[in-house]
Amino acid sequence: MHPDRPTFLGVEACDLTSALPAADVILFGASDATPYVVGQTSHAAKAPDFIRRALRHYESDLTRWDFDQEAELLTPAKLKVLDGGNLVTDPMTPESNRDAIRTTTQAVLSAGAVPILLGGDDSVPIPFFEAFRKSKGLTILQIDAHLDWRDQRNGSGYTFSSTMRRASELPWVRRIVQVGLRGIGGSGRAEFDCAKAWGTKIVTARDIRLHGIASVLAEIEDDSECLITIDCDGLDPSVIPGVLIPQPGGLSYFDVVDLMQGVASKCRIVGLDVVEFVPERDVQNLGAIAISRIICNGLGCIRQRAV
Ligand SMILES: [Mn+2]
Repeated sequence: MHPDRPTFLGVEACDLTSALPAADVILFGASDATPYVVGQTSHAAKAPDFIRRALRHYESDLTRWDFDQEAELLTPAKLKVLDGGNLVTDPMTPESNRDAIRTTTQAVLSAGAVPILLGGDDSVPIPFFEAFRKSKGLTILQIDAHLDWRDQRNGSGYTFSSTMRRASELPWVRRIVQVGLRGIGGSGRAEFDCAKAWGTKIVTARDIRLHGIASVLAEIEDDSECLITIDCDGLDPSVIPGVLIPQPGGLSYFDVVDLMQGVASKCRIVGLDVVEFVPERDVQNLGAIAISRIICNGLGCIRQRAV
């Protein structure tokens, strides 16, 4: 660990390779899990560091007022947040990448902290979900333009096309709510039928446009444990331009913030990941800033339950 490495909002750094200190939240990054093209690093590999640095101008004073949270940007006395830096990953070793993500997430949970994971592409959440095996019944709320229910792609069941299919196979995953679907992805009728047969709740981007987020919140059980997984293409490209294939008609920034706050008012947010941000395709850092602000709101939601 480099003591001087940048951290999210300048919070205290921690070392993921030794025993983790007590904290409310531990954030860390993973550039690669299972490459879509064997041996090739992810298009989102540089995302964790760009997201981390997007709000560096505020680090000198975290008590600035955040109108979205109706609170200070971050109050370390009320919520202890640590940044563990990035896991060492290698596109040549998908299995050990997955092991590292799963093991580190389990260590964060064992330390009593809520893990926040920055990908990487949408293969990164698969081992993240696997780490929640002690959950009494996990709800996964996914924000994504795509279904991600392919059984296999390019000879692997662990790439970004299979994320929610693998989630559905975990015995501790009780409920899946998928929000923001639109446009064209890798899934066809067979995958859609499979998702419906499992019982996943699908709320398309158009549903959100017509009816708002209330229909999503109605699908979240009171007092449950909810993991929020955000693929950046779930938001509109005007909010996060830096994605692999921009799809028109996505969720707004406040759709996502209000969704998180609505979830936090009903149940406990036990984990958050943000994946598929491609900094090289971002415009004026818009996407990096939006993602960082979404994470700030996520921290506020977690604090709300911690106190
Ligand atoms: Mn996805």
